[in-house]
Amino acid sequence: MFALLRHAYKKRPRCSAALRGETRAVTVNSEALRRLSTKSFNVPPSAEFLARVSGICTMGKLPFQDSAEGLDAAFVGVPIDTGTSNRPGARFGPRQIRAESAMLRRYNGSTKAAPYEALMVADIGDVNVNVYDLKDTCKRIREAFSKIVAAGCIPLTMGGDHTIAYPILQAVAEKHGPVGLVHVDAHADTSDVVLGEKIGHGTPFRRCVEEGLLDCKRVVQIGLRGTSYTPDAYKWNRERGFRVVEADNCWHKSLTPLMAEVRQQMGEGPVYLSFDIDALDPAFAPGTGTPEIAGLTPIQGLEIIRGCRGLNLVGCDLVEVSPPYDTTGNTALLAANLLFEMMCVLPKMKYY
Ligand SMILES: [Mn+2]
Repeated sequence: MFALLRHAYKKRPRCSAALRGETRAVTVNSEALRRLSTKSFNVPPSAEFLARVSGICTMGKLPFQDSAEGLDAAFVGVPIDTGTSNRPGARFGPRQIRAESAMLRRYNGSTKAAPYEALMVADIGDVNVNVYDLKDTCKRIREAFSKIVAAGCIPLTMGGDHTIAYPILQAVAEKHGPVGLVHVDAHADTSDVVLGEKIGHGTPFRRCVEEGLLDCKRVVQIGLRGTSYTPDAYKWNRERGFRVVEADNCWHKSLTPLMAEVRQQMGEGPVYLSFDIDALDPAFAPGTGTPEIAGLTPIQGLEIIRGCRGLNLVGCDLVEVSPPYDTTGNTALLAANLLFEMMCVLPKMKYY
């Protein structure tokens, strides 16, 4: 069995004929093709030759490797829910997203993106978090992501609750300087102190602003909604220079025109994309910790991510999937597809 798996995960040459020929063709002369190719990329096995339910459970059935060395982008899990304020369970997010990602194929049929012909991508496993100590976990996340970005690799992160965006952005800004932020969420996540604590899933972007990690004129928050403790819940954000696009300004319309404006706002500088699954309506994504009614649709989620094409993306995350609250797995299936779409808009992507 291991011989089969090694074969199925074998790096393929950058050769469209070999890709079209699938496994059987590659076995014939893979070494010869590799010698002819200047660069090769990881390509997940096709379900035509390796059953979806077979193999090791990695994101998108990509190979696993234990560091970001040599990668253009990496899927990485951060399995915590220590920062959640209501329903827990997001610590199980990365595992269920990986399980549901077995449905992902190689190409984006809609946008014609060919991620495995443009980027070297792998699953690098999970950050070794401390589920008993959120501050220690933040330190571990920052250290792990410092290594990822130092390797020149773009992290595609599977949460975990939204607390993780703070130490990730510490690591990202350490390399790139203050970044633009496309933040898709039902909540602003800019609370100051909750129950006396500065660190939690409602405070990450407040901490980021305080530490100068964000280029505040290049921050957009999309999908915000729900009841609040003050009449103008997003005043602090707008005063910082953020653009706030509340959910009711997204209802009944395509977000493609909005994203043209967002690309103008972001310009050429580095941008981080942070996508909280609760931005989407709980009818589509019930498996999450703090659901709010009347959210975005999956179609609007795709329009936002596809609208990030052309941006200088330096990192992306998909957070707050809580599998115990959606036993169908559909929330995680949605998350896996959104992460695939994020990969498909990274710089240097190839499109047919
Ligand atoms: Mn959030």
